[in-house]
Amino acid sequence: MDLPSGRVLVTGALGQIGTELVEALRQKHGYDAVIATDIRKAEGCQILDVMDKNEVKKLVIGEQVTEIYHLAALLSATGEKNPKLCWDINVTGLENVIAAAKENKARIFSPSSIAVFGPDCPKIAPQKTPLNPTTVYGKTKVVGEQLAVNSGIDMRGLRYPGLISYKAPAGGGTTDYAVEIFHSALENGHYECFVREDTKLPMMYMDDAIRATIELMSFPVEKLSESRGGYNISGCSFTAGELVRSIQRHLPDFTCTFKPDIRQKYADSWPEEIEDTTAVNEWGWNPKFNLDRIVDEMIANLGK
Ligand code: NAD
Ligand code: AKB
Repeated sequence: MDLPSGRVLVTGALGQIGTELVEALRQKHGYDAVIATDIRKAEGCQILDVMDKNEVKKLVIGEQVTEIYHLAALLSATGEKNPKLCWDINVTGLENVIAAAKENKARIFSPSSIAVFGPDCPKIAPQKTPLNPTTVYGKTKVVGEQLAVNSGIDMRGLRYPGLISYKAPAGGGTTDYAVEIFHSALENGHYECFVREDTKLPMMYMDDAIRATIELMSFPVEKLSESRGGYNISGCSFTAGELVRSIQRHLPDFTCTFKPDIRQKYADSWPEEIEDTTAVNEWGWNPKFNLDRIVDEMIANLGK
């Protein structure tokens, strides 16, 4: 097995990404090498509030942690409802994790998001462009990217698109409609979507996101440029209407109505597509799932 020199810590491990990343890391490094933590309680996961600086430090030093996947955060929709809490968890929480990592020379994976882009970004977002997000969540992600390159440790991130998965629910984001829609389609045959039919956003299947995370962390830091704070990675882009039509290939009677709420505003401030040649050239990023393949997988797995 490919073991890091110490143990691996995952914060926010019970969330949409953590549920699958912990599984993948335990397969790679062995069950006991990976310490899953969250503010919530569950089997196989210990309690760790990333706001508790001393506890984070105690765990990192005490358990000889040398690699941290820092997933604890509030996402865009929840963050806009609680801007101060969003800033505290996403920025102060990250600062606490960096301080602990420094004590034990640990390296960090800290996710960024397409939410770093603002309305002035081109529809196809380049790697390098002014970052002027309108959401507090997006602002915290810009700070996270800056900390990644300025904190003096090996820290990397990916600007994940909206992630689509079936193992855990989506956690309070703007792109959650692209997950919820499958549950409603299978359970009720109908979904009321909170963005317009023509809303087009970058999305990615969780398998691609987990693979990207592990591939990026396997790459020598010397070979990565300053884009390591947050690499653009593209999966596929589609409108909410195109998603409905792809689902109807499996469920012809499925209907969807569109009733935009406040999350439409956040979606409208983000780009439609992602340009990812830096990730492709620097560490070989290559997505595998397009819209129809994502839909096939989601329907097959949720239908079981
Ligand atoms: P999620 O909301 O599903 O999970 C976050 C987890 O963090 C939850 O289990 C929650 O209990 C935990 N948490 C909250 N406050 C905490 C605290 N103070 N201490 C410890 N744990 C705490 O989020 P996710 O979708 O798994 O996202 C993980 C990371 O990836 C976040 O940084 C998010 O911004 C980023 N990201 C996610 C997506 C996506 O579509 N899922 C897209 C872009 C970026
Ligand atoms: C959200 O919608 O907040 C997340 C993200 C794209 O960062 N899914």
